[in-house]
This record gives sequence, structure tokens and C-alpha cells, in this order.
Amino acid sequence: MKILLIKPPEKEVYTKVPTIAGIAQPMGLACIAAYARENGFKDISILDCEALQIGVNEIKEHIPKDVKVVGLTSVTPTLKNAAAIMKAAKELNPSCITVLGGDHVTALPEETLEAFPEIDFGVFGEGEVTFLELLNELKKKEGDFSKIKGLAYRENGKVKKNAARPLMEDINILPIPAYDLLPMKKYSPPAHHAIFTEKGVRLNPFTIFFSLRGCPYRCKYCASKVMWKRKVRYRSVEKTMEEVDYLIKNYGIKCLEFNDENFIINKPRMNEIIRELKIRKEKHGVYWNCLTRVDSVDEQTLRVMKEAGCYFIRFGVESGDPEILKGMSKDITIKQIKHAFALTNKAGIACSASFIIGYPGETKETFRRTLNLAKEIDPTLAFFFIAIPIVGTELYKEAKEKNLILNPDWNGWVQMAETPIMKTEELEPGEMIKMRNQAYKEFYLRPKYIWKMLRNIHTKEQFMFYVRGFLGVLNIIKR
Ligand code: B12
Ligand code: SF4
Repeated sequence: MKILLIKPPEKEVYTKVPTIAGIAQPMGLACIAAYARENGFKDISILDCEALQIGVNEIKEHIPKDVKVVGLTSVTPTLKNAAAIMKAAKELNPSCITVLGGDHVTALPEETLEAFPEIDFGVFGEGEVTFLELLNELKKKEGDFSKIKGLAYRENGKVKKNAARPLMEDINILPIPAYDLLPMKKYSPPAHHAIFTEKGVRLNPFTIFFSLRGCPYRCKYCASKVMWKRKVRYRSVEKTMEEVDYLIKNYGIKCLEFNDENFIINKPRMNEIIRELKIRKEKHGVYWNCLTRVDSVDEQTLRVMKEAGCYFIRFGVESGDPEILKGMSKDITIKQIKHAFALTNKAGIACSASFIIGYPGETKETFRRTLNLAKEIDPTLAFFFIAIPIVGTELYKEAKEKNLILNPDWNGWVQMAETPIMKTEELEPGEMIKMRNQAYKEFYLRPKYIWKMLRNIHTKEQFMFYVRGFLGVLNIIKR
């Protein structure tokens, strides 16, 4: 049974303009492919349209005519493209079966299948076991889909949703993701990462990496709980390092981007992993970056992270206003934010702070507090995103109930959208755009910031990066 898994593109058509944004492996697909393959489905491949720059319009050239199952992954803004690909696959081969997994269908299984008749099956929640059970039923002449947990499907023209699948108890039973089915040379970290490391450090070949699944926190705007139910499951240190070593041996990986929701959530475990990473840094020149929370870092932890090759930390700060932070259930304080950035800057690790503009309750005053805080904590990079009510979150429910959603077209639900997705009771969309542009201008065009960055320029590439970054900021401000 020929199975093709596809990561849809963001665009209809690609122009071959080089991008400085990074490209990350579609790990959900690599995980379900490895599990299906280990359990007997050997004729399985992955097509990453984003990495290979294949637009929706060209997709038919890449789908084999004898494909039996076409599985797509999608987040909200790629849903329409995923559905267009399924339609194209069915035009090529009307008997092929289409399956959708990922964050959007997890949050809204019935609505998604109802809106797109080209989707035969929706897998909501963790995908490995559900997908395998589905494949086993599809192999039979008359499969019974009614008992497969985590599956939505059609029966007599009606969408049916089975019971949810409980999360896997032990994620250590999962095989190494099927990196071998991915175009590994096509992935890279964002170009600007090169300036965060010392001269001579290489960050390619690159991969994103997970050592755990889930996050116990309850931030109202975040979709983590929709998929992982606020439960953290760890891969053992042995399994984690087995995968790292596999990547070094087979792909010469030089940079790992830990996308664990909070890399430092369990310090004793993290210390063990860090000890191992330090050995890989010294022996193989492997560097890494990670995501964490401001209340997780301390001086000692940052010191050992730096020694072990950590060159960049991404923090979600979200707001400089304590009431907005409270409204988000972010469970961090302004004091913790300031402390974390002071420590990270002192440790000599580059860091970013991301902020949300236009969260319910935002006013000109709260925005000013955010911008002042951004400048005070002085991260290496600051990102200012206009709030998106991600499907399945409390923010989404609130936006729906209060009729705040302005743009019902899922395609536009990206953070750098030209127009805000939602308004608030306090702010009009135009004001949010102005605030975002003001934030970029005030943060990046500070003489202190420019001087700090100029002192970092040691090579022509770094200089070129700053020129492009500067033009990028001007571009945002001009909008
Ligand atoms: C890495 C990452 C990115 C990377 C690249 C992602 C990539 N290459 O696919 C970048 C930085 C580009 C990115 C961008 C965005 N992201 Co993002 N990202 C993530 C992150 C951190 C990890 C994704 C991942 O690999 N997870 C690990 C794998 C194992 O989990 P998974 O993908 O969910 O897969 C499992 C199931 O979903 C299911 N499954 C998935 N696909 C399929 C397919 C089939 C056929 C089946 C059967 C099952 C199945 O099985 C898998 C195994 O159990 C997640 C948060 C998280 N921890 O998941 C956010 C997350 C996915 N991103 C999110 C968002 C909002 C975005 C952006 C829209 C933000 C923006 N810039 O505006 C963009 C969208 C860009 C785009 N058009 O695709 C949201 C998604 C919510 C939503 N409903 O849309 C998340 C959940 C963050 C959050 N906590 O809110 N992202
Ligand atoms: S924003 Fe971060 S800390 Fe909050 S729930 Fe999501 S992953 Fe966890």
C-alpha cells in the first residue's frame, strides 16, 4: 500500500527568492511515518512542499498515480492548501484515501471535515497509533473505523467523531523520526543565528528536535494543551542522546533546535542532557538553541548551558503589563522577566523576547509598558506579534463569544499578517498595526541597540545580515 505524507506549502506558487527565515523539518510527519514503517507499512514517503518549494499549483507532478493513502499535516494557516492538495490527489486517483492530522483538525475535527469534503479522515490528537490503526483497517476489504480512537470520518454522508485517544503512556517506545524520508540538506536555522555564535562555528546541517512532549502551564493564547493536554512526557536521556548521535553520524548535524515547550522544565534531567551535549559540542562541534520560560532560568543553569553549546534562547514575554499577563494566565511576573534577561545577557547567550500586541485588555498605556519593558530588558532580538486567537484555545473561545474575529479566512492567520485577525473591545485593528510598527521602530532603531550590534560585526556575512535586517525592520515600519 503506497502511502504519501505531505507537508503543504504556505504559498500557491514559489518565486525562487532566497529567504533568511529558517526551514524546519515536519516532525509530526516524520514521527507517524517512522511508527507506521516500524509496524509493517514500508512503502511510505514524505513530500515537504515547504522545503522543496513546491506550490499547490505544481503538486500533481509530485503525487504518484498509484498512491493509496495521502496524509497531510496542517496548522490553521495551511489548512486550505492541505485541502487543495487532497483535491488534486483525488483528481489524479479518485480511489485514493485522504487523511488530515495536525493542530487545526485536532482543535476542530468536525468543523474541518464538514468544511472540506475532500478530507476522508481526520486524526485528532497524538497521531502515531491512530494512524497505524487506520492503515490496518484500510488494508482490509471492509474496514471498521468506528472503534479507532482519535478518528473523525464520514459515514452515510455524515461526519462522525470517535472518542478521543488518550496520550501514549511512554513516548520512549517511539522509533527515531524518519529523518531519512526528508530532504535533510534543505533545512536550516534562520540566517541571523549565524551572528549569535563565535567566529568559525557552523550551524548547518541543522534539525529541529524534541526531547519531550507537552507543557503543564495554562497560557490562554497557546495551543499546546489542545494537543498535549498539559501533561509532560519525557524521552529518556538515553533515547534522546541515541537520536542526537544518530543525527550526527548520518547527517553530520551541527545545530539542534530544541522545540520542547520548555527545555529547562526538569532541571536534573536537563543537567544530564546538557552534560551529554557538552561532549558532542567538544567532539563534533554541535551547537544548539532552545525555548524556555523566564521563571525557569538561573545563573548556574545558564552557565552550564553556554558551556554545552547553547548559543540562543527564545523566551515568551508577551506583555509588560502585569494585568495583561494575569489575563493571559501566563503565570510570570515583571520581576522574573527582568531577572531572566539580566542573567541571560550576563551569561553571554543571545536571546529573543516575543511579545503579543492587542491581547484583550490592551490599551495605549499597557502597550507603552510593553515597549518600555522590551527596551529595558534589552534582548538580542524582539518580536512583536499581533494576537491570534489560535483555534481550540481560551482566547479563541473568547473571541468567538464576543464576536471579535475580523478575518474568517484561515489562510491569513499568521503572526505577521497585514491585517489583524481579531479586534478587542478597546482597540481598533488600525491601532494595533500602528503599535506593532512603532514597537519595531523604537526597539531596533535605538542608537544603543545599533551600537551593540555594530560591535558584533566581524565578517562580511554579518555585515550583510545587519543590512538585510535593517531593511526588514524598515519594511515593517513602512506598512
Ligand atoms: C516547529 C514549529 C513551527 C516551525 C515549523 C513547523 C514545521 N516544520 O512543521 C515554524 C517556526 C515555521 C512554525 C510556524 C508557525 N507555527 Co508553529 N510550531 C512549531 C512547534 C514548536 C513544533 C511543531 C512540531 O514539530 N511538533 C512535534 C510533532 C511531533 O507534533 P505535531 O506536529 O503536532 O504532530 C503530531 C500530531 O499533530 C499528529 N499529526 C501531525 N501531522 C499529521 C498528519 C497526519 C496524516 C496524521 C495522521 C497525524 C498527524 O501526529 C503527530 C505525532 O503525534 C509547535 C508547538 C509544538 N510543540 O507542537 C508550534 C505550533 C504548531 N505552531 C503554531 C503556529 C500558530 C504557527 C504559525 C501559524 C505562527 C505564525 N508564524 O504565524 C506558523 C505557521 C507557519 C506555517 N504556515 O506552517 C501553533 C499551531 C496552532 C494552530 N492551530 O495553527 C503551535 C501548536 C504553537 C502553539 N503552541 O500554539 N511553527
Ligand atoms: S505559552 Fe509556553 S508556557 Fe504557556 S502553555 Fe504554551 S508552551 Fe506552555
